[in-house]
Amino acid sequence: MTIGELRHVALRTWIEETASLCGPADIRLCDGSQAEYDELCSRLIVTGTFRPLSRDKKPHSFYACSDPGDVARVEDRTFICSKTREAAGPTNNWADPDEMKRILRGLFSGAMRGRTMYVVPYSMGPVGGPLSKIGVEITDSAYVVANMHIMTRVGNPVLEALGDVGDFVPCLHSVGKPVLPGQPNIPWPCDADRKYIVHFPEERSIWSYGSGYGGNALLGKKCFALRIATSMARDQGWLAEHMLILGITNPEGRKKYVAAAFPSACGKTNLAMLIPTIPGWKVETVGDDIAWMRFGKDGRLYAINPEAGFFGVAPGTSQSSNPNAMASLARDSIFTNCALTPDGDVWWEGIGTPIPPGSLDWQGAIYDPASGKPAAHPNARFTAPAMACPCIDPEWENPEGVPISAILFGGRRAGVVPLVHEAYSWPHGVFMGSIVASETTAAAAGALGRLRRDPFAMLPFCGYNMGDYFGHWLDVGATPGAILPKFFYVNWFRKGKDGKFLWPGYGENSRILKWVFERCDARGDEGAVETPLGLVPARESLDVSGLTIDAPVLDELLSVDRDAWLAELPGIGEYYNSFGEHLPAGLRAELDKLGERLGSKG
Ligand code: O2Y
Ligand code: MN
Repeated sequence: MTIGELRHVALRTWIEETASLCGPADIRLCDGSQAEYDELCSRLIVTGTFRPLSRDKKPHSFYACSDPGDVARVEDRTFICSKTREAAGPTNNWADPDEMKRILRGLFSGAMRGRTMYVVPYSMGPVGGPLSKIGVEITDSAYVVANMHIMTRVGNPVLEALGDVGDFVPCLHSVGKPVLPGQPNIPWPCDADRKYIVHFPEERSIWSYGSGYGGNALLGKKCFALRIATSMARDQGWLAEHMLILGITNPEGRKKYVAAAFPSACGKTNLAMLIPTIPGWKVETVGDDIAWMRFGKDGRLYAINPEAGFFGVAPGTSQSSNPNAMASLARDSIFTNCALTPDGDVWWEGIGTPIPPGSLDWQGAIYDPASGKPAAHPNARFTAPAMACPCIDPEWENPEGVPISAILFGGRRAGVVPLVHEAYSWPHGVFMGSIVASETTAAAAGALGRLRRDPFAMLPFCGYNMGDYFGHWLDVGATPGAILPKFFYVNWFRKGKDGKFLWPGYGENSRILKWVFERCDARGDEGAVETPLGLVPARESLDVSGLTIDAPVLDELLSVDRDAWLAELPGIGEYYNSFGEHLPAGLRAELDKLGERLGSKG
């Protein structure tokens, strides 16, 4: 189909206006076919962006190195341009929408000269599904189009679902590097010093300039499925969340679905694809990053994974840490900023084998192990199709979603937070989500071990005032007739006095999932013990059979340190004050109740 043949007038007009602003050499409406994907990859080989990997090692897969100035999401260049600063709230970078449009029009003017302008219709969620939504990304990056092919559903079926008048989110992207006459194209074009990742939540549009990388450029992911979708969800009574979704089946064959929010560097993809160590239990993956949830007719909360692929962190992924991820990326994948071995495979730190001599690092130079630098960038990524995952859930593409029984929050805390605790109520669970925090790791910017609040793991992803977002969660829990999931908070990262982790983690986390599963069916506090923080497992109800763990260690893992929690309260109070009048009274009340349960004097 050509642009002129498009029956959707608003879409056609937007494409024509964008073309006249950006001045591309040609326009291509993407059909989503395999032939199109193959042609894009061939083009990317010609420009030096892609190197094909060995057919024997990673069939039909490609290796890309980014510009060193374009390696990750850029939170300080990410803007929420709502009409007022207050609507964006204290956790977002706000800019005036008219002023920002003026800047962006200047940047986008002529930005696509000498390039192809790709028009990519895509669906977040199964095409035509009741929980799914459509976006159209216009981009001058073939690398972005190839990644969108894996991460979303693209092309003709989406246009058909859109029809003549359907709603779509316009997503405009340019790498900001026109190809001027006589100039060669370069492997990773970008405008590294002038990036703008901009969201207009009221008009529901996205403009992204200057970066070709990940969450900055694959606009269906963080920009649409989280920042714009949170604002849609607030207005339409649903939830757009930074959560994995997994299914867990017990030895009797009964299954429950769990959604879980973790800040980065807490092993979210590993949990989504966990292989249980307890006999007879099974975990299957619905999604590893994003959940869209709404109540079904039966009153239960149903979730879909709006994505179709994994954009996973490569370093640390190995046959022992996550064999399911390794199988997912075994073919038909794109690798960005990994190391390249002489036999045409990819390599990264933590893959479990030594780097072969003569490998290239993520910038394409021969790797020198004596340099002390990593061969792969710490944010190196694989883009892999979800359906290649051996533990993909049979219901992962059910357009109606899967019913959620439990919602987990987690963070990385060396002390203070027990291995697992359960909320007493929905408002208490929202309180737990609002105070999610993680200690920074070496991979993150800033001081090591500093506590960073990351409410609902949504700090960089909520498209409106975070205080109002907490209020929306409270409102959702008050939906008449709702059968609400239970909330839990987990911490696999508690350390002993010797600085060593007290809990083995990985597959052993299935023991916590088992307790969560059983608590979802339990009456009252069966299998649990009340503490000021919430319900923790009764010792005999946490299955540690076959695990070598001393009773005092288990006691420490499940203990609630009253003094440490009393010391946390003022910090939570101050953090709450930062939301001003937007902080719901219900959350302040939960903080007061926690203080009372801890026996605080005030
Ligand atoms: O650095 C990027 O652009 C990727 S960020 C990302 C990718 C996949 C899943 N989650 C994230 C994240 O930052 O939460
Ligand atoms: Mn994420």
